[in-house]
Amino acid sequence: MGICDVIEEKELDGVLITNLSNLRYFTGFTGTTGVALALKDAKFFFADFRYVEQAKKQVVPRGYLVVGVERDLLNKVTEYIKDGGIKKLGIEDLDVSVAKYRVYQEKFGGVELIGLGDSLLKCRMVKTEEELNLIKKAAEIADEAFSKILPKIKEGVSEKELANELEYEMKKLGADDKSFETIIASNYRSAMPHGVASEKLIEKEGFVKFDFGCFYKGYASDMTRTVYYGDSISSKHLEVYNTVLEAQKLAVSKAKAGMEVKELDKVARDYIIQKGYGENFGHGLGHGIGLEIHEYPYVSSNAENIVLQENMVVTIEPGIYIEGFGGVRIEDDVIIKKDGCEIINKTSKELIVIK
Ligand SMILES: [Mn+2]
Repeated sequence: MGICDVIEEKELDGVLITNLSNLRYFTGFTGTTGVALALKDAKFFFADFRYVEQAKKQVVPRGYLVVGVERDLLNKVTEYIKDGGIKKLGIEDLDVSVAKYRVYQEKFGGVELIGLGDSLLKCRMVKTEEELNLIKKAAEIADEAFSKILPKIKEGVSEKELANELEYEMKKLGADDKSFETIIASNYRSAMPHGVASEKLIEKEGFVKFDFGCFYKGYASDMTRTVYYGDSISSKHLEVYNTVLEAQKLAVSKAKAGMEVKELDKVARDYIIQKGYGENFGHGLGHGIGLEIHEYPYVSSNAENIVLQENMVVTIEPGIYIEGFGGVRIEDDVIIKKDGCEIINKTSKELIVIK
């Protein structure tokens, strides 16, 4: 869905796009300062001196006219809103601070400001072929970097050192940056679902959980693998690992267009509950990825009922976390297809034991 569809559906005269990810999605602009005003019959992009040249290259092909502004972008935007005779303007209320909202009210005068809620985010759920290719590349980089890190898991190396190496490998392979704070959680720390890499040293006989990803040309990948480091894995470690693995594979085997996100979450959750670990799986099954690491649709039991559609990209990442013992999560990024889904990550999910 394009911006004009939103204008029409919400019966607006225009939309003010301010969120950077939404700006990138709708206008192509990759800079950090800019505002777009999309009207029924014209689209404008307001850029300051630093970004005029870049904006011309990026947004003109997308049908936006660049308006160079010397000082306050909003004063110029106000002129265009008044000249355009705008009565109802959609704004990104999820993103606009109270202070900014007051400025809008003051500057735009009698214009009715309509909160767009998550409408723009929902436009980004179904990916184009081009977007899918960028996400695939981001996942490929993560896969390759991970294979380079496995031999570096050794006693006495800190989680942070491993995280630094992993991020460096991803950048060497062409990543723009990591897509979120790299999680490396070893032994008892693996029980923390979001245990960001710490000073803790890797030690034998425990899980090491890696949850990481990168941005490639703006698009994110996100993967989790849990390995065992040690010589004598316990039956409990095996049981926990295999339960998560089966739940993950089960959800992957069921994911397809037409399914409600809640239903997909339930597939993995029911399996984990049945194995007696329901209490230890305290987060949703997954989330969309794209220009942001977490975006619509959220795959969880309390998510609004969104139905999976072809070419949505979501993560499938069940986990079991036991305080004092450790935890396992296995995560793939998948492209939803008509009759199933395509796993983007190539790294094996079978338990890797490093001795
Ligand atoms: Mn994730």
